[in-house]
Amino acid sequence: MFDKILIANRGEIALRVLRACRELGVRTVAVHSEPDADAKYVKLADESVCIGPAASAKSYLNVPAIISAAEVTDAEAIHPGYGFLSENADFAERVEQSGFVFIGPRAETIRLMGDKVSAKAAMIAAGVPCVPGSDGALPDDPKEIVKAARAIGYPVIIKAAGGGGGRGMRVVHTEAALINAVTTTKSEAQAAFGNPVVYMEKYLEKPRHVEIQILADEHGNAVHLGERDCSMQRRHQKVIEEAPAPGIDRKLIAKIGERCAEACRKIGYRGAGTFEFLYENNEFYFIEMNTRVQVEHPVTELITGVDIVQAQIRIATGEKLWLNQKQIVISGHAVECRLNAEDPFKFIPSPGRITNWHMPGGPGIRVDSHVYNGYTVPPHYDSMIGKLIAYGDTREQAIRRMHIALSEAVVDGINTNIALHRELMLDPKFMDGGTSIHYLEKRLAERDNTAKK
Ligand code: MV4
Repeated sequence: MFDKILIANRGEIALRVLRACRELGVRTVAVHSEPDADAKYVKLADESVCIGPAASAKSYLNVPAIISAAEVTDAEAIHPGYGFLSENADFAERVEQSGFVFIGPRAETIRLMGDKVSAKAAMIAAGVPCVPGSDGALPDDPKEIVKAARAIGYPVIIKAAGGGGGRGMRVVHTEAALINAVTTTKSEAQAAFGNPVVYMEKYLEKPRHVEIQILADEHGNAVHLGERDCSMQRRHQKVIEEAPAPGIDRKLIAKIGERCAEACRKIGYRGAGTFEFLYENNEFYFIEMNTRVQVEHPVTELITGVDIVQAQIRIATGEKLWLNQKQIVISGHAVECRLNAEDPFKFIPSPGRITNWHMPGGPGIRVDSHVYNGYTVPPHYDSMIGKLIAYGDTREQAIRRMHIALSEAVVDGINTNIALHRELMLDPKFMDGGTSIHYLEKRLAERDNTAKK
């Protein structure tokens, strides 16, 4: 096991990684920006290093400062958490070239998955079902583009190879709008990602977002930990996640999960990873792979009993996977609500001092948060202040426990989305399970209209 790990992140995930390190007997180095100096996890860490001012570009994205911090503290490995540098192949490469272990896949794998065209090609080659679309990048010839769209059938979606997570996409309903849409998406992609390459897919109108969690070691072993349903989202930000995904045939999950694990073996994947799928009409269609630990990993931890962050660390030491597929048993149901410092109706960020922070507890309740009484939510970063996760024997029990937990939670001094979560836990369509990726935004629009009347 490593002696010391540097945690190259902030907030709840920094604390989550710190706890995993503690349990493994690994010493920790927290790096932080100036406004994060007083954070609880910074004080809990064995050592801490200030890596720059508030702006992420000068601190949490400051590669030389992070590498220097690892050098001066004599850390052996760097855990990137999620966001920031977690899926930056150049960072992973610099970490390894400087003699540290990057806790994540090889830089080459991050690069392969970062380019959505090469990621999709790799998955097709590995037998993972994908959304029907152009074979790789769209050509320049307008006639060829029209031909591709006719073959796929309208509506189609144009996506940037350098995009992902909802950035750089455009839906096209008619041939008349096609070439313009491709041209615009290409120039936006060039401006945003420095890469004008785009590809085309059949646009699925009402899918669910279902993703498969995998673990793979560097010795060619891989398992899947089942799926999560992340369809409850607003503007590509997930709001509620759950596992298992309600109403999906377990045999189909097992089949797709095994395809994902096999793809990991084929490409030499290392670490934890997530295969993102759209699910519609009982079919899975791969869209993207995430090469980091995800915000919503706790719901999988609760239904499998596997500590995903500890698994990432153990795999990074070179350990052989200690679990085979048969040993991974899914039991019960888990729901996660992301707590954001924001207006529950208008969604504008609400940073500031938390004057009273009281979190729920009791059977099946987990709180992952770095916040404490008197903590000030800085305005410089993402508005997530923590996650409430509820476990139950059944989905109904998990939702009830979540509703009770949300009712107990007190966060004073700032606005939060707790009231929205309470409403959603009582929403009949959510309670039925299986709502599409468009459900929440539609429901919020109706809620706005009702409020106006
Ligand atoms: C799609 C799609 C429909 N059809 N691809 C958005 C995020 C990015 N990961 C891919 N996205 C989508 N790709 C095809 N062929 C609809 C979306 C999409 C979406 C996907 C997952 C979660 C939320 C979403 C919200 C809007 C659109």
